[in-house]
Amino acid sequence: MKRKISLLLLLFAFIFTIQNFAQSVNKERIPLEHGAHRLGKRTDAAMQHWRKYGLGQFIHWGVYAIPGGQWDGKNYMGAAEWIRSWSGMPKQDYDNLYKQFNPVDFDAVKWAKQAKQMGAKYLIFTTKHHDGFCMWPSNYTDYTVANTPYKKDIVKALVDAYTAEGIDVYLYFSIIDWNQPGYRSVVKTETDKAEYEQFKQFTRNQLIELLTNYPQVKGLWFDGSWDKAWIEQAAWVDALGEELRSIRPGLIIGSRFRADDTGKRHVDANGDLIDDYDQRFERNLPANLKEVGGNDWECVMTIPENQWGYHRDWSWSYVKTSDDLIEMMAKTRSLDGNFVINFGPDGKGNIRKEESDIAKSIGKWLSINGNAVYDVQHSLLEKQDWGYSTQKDHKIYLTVFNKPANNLVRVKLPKSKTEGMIYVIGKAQFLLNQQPARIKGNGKPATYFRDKFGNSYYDIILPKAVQKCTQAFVIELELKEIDKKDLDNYQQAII
Ligand code: JFZ
Repeated sequence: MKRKISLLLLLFAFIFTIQNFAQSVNKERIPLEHGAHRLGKRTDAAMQHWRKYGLGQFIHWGVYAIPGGQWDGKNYMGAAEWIRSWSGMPKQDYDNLYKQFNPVDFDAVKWAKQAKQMGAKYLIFTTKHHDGFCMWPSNYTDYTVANTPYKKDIVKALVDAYTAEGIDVYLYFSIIDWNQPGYRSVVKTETDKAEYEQFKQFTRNQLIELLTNYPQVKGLWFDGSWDKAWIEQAAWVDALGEELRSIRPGLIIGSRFRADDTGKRHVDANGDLIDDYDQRFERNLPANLKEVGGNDWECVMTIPENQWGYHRDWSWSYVKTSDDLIEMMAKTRSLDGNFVINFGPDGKGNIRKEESDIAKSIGKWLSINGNAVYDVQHSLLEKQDWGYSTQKDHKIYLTVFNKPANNLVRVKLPKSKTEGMIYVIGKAQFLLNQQPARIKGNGKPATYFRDKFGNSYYDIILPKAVQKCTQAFVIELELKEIDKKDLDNYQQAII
């Protein structure tokens, strides 16, 4: 009887396996001509460089900085760069604002130096937002900075100044263009179709113009690409992307540029990421590595809740502090993304005090703890309650954001390995303002601990100086490779 049952079970297991196999073979990929052109991450030098950035600066600047979210004594509660679309803003008035655009205080070198001081490794700058106003003297429209009292090319000034500081430049470009007669969100009639063809050519011309005018530019940051009219142009947009890449080999383009053949955006109908990195994490961080799906990604973040362009009044939403942003940056890095903080200069070209203060204080923090942020990847540790961890080769960086009230940082270690190389924690130190402070192993203030379930921990007791830290602090652990037979000499949990 027993034998019969086990034979039956075996048979069931066999059928189940066969069925599973058949299912996985049957799960056919949808054939796409304009889906992802590559599976997995880009491996070239340009993208490897992108991955090291850690922190970037976004700047939203255009004629919307003149009203600064207010018109006729009324406050626009939406994002300031969208004010033209508000019922309280006469379109005629908005479209004539450029005649007043004269940012006499604008100093590209000053902005670039401030970005450098903050620790930003790349800039994303709005060359043209949805309103269609061009911050460079485009040959394809009169609605540009060249026809303002200011006259000078702002994109050039910024590309040159940031490049000189060693900061890479990416150009934000909105496909939506409220100033172009051919622009449509949907194409319905034959007239629409003819006009939209003109608009497509205009868009292509401007993009080629930008890449030609500013050869230092490393990538294009697309926006306003969600209209039905644009999504339906998948094949044409795909070809345009290829053309732009051929003009600038290594060019980096995020997932917000084009849709696939079926109209899917960001990821195609097979679930594969379109283009070079995931642009969906806007003002929103993934919860874990699984959500990232093995792709490169970037999070762009506003300082108030949802203001990108300059708004005079920040009083009606929570305004993030430098500590909020440092935590987000640490989390982003622990999940293999880049973190980008947005600035919205005013109509005269000044960066507001709140933003300058944040730049200064993040820069100060990074000058001590930058090794935990730049050129790192997620670490081999699991997520821990006290904060986030990153890794570069044999160094693990623990960014302690939630300092435990008992001043004991308990680091849960991975399950001991029985195969392959074996590592122990060779050196551990706090990255502090003055000097890195060594943490002694074996006994206080660092000990190893194994709980009754067999989990291993590295316990670090915080010294007085660190207990007093009012900001996140970083502990650097250096792994040492040892011979398996020497393991008995180490009373330490292994990694
Ligand atoms: C867009 C713009 O409309 C906005 O003004 C700003 O420039 C921002 C960076 O990009 O806004 C978006 C675009 C996409 C999402 C949300 C806001 N999204 O995918 O969640």
